[in-house]
Amino acid sequence: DWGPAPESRAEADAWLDAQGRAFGHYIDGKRLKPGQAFATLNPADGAELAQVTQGTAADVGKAVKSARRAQKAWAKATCHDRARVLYAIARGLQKHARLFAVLETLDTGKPIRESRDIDVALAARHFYHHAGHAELRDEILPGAEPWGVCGQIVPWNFPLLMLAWKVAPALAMGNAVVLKPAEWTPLTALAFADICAAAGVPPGIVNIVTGDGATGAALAAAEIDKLAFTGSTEVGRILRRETAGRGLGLTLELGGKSPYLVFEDADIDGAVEGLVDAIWFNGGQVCCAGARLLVQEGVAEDFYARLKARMAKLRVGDPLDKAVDMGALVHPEQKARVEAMLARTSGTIHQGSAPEGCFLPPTLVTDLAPADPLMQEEVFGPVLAATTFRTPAEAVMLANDTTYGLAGSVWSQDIDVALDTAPKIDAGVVWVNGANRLDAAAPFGGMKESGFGREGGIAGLRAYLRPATGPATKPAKRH
Ligand code: TXE
Repeated sequence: DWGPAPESRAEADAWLDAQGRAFGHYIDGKRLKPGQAFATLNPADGAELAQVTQGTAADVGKAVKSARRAQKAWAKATCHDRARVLYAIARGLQKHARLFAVLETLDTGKPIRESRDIDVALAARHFYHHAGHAELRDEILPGAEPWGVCGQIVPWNFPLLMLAWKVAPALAMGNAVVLKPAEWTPLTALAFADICAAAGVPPGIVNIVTGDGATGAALAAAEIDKLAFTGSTEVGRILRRETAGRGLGLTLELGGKSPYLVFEDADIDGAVEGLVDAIWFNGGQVCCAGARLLVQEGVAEDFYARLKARMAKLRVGDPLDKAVDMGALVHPEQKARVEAMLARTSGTIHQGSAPEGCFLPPTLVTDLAPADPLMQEEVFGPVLAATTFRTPAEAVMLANDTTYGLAGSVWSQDIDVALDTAPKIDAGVVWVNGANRLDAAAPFGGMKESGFGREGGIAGLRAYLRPATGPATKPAKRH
């Protein structure tokens, strides 16, 4: 029973108390003593959850060294040995699903329904998927050569799921990792260390070093072989510069401003419900959020009316309440960023309701010019920017009028319209009559300023292998 709050918290509180609510890094299979620390908060009530250590360059160096030592044996282990460990991690996550879901909700403010049914469930699924592929590695990807030591930096919107997206393929392909969680949401990564220890991950293969951007920068500068980053485009640019010329592998999953196209022949109620998933899932703090609604003129009025009626019914509040649709934003700073962006728009703002504190109501902004900052900049909050189009060509033009290219959705009951439009959207993923559908077997990643590289599917495995040297070939003759 997931219970109503506060009973559902008991297990997570007991786990935090057992660690004295103060955490050191997890390096070489051991949880270290806490060092100079900072607090991680529950955004729903502002209470401190725990103290977490600010990682130094020396801490990062220690973790990289331990990973280097351990990786050699891990790469020589059989595919079956690695698969067994990944299966055990997947089972461990399922066994402790409630602890992880509640911890995630406490640390991020996301509704418990989401952490339970999406974050934790998909993280376990990711490890199962990669366990299977670990087993078959040498058959699917003959001559596979892991990079070695991978630095991995993850954001705060899906702390455990983004960890899974990074750690599972890296381990499956024979790498060791040093992962830095986001400073606002480090708890599930620290709890994940327990799962690794119990699953028989050899010491040094998974290291967790906590800290802020400075710790991330130290990790990028350390003697790693590959860096995988999910976060802002701004930091992505810095990391591309940092790793250029050092021969490091690099994958970047950055921001987005994904279009959500509704054609006049769409199932309107379906498209309204799809938008609830597209933009209010995790309070819009989703890189592939359907943040720009483009709706065909003839149905726009009707669509907005039905959307507003749906917005009025969305329940915003205590994230531990199973009936809540939208929880708290991750941090008061993020709330302030979103409010500052709303203050700059010249559009018309329509809002549902939300309680006081680190909460924002579902928000729709209409009457926007294409150049309005809300049509161009990533908000990373529950704000849907909307405009209309007349023809399919105009829809595609507006959809692509962005520096980003992560995802998109096309809604139409006419298969010709849908399949004609979808490939014209410059984005790594386009959903037809759906949104935010993620699966371990489907590669995910961006184009343009949304980054490069794929996570999931076979492409996601390749990202953790050095570029294939291929069979020896004679150099081409020069004339
Ligand atoms: O991201 P950062 P922030 C977008 C979103 C959001 C904005 C800012 O628009 O409002 O970015 O969020 C680490 N070297 N996205 O400031 O700073 C940092 O500690 C190395 C989109 O939180 O990019 C954290 O672990 N690492 C996004 C991670 O990078 C550095 C998810 C992400 O933080 C670093 C998050 C540095 N110089 C934000 N500076 C998505 N695509 O899902 C910071 N970090």
